[in-house]
Amino acid sequence: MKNNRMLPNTRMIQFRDIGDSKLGHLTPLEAEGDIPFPIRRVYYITRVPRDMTRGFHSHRQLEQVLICLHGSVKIRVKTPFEEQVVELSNPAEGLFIGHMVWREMFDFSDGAVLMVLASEHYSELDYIRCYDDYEVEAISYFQSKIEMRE
Ligand code: T46
Repeated sequence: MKNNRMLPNTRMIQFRDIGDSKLGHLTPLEAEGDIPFPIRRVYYITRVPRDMTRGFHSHRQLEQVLICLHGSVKIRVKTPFEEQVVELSNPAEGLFIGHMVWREMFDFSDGAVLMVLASEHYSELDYIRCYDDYEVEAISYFQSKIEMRE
């Protein structure tokens, strides 16, 4: 990942990449070590047509790490104040997305496999899928975070 400064509640995580082009590569992931939470759920997104964008939501409590195991995909992460696009193409790195960050996944390459490790079981109640509702909640969430830092 080439970005220097990441959005609040997001960060890149570098995993171990054991091996080389001769041996092949192995990446171990340990919960509460490499992954900053106990993993409660794993899902993966596959066979997404090139022109499809997924996501368009935020989570209140869920934390996730997105890892592109094969191919590449772009992730737009967004708060009401700023946004950033991260390209995932290395299985030895993950994008952590914490509370109240809007996300959109697009530009899936052919055969791309996006694996997601999640801190909670699936709950539709944790989703904010309407951007207008998100904006209202997220403005006060991120403003109070900024005030706490000041
Ligand atoms: C996220 C991004 C990165 C389930 O039944 N169980 C699950 O664990 C998940 C993740 C989804 N679903 C159902 C809910 C919907 O009926 O699968 C359907 C598609 O889910 P959604 O439209 O939310 O999928 P994406 O690709 O837009 O978003 C997913 C995750 O839902 C979301 O938490 O952050 O991937």
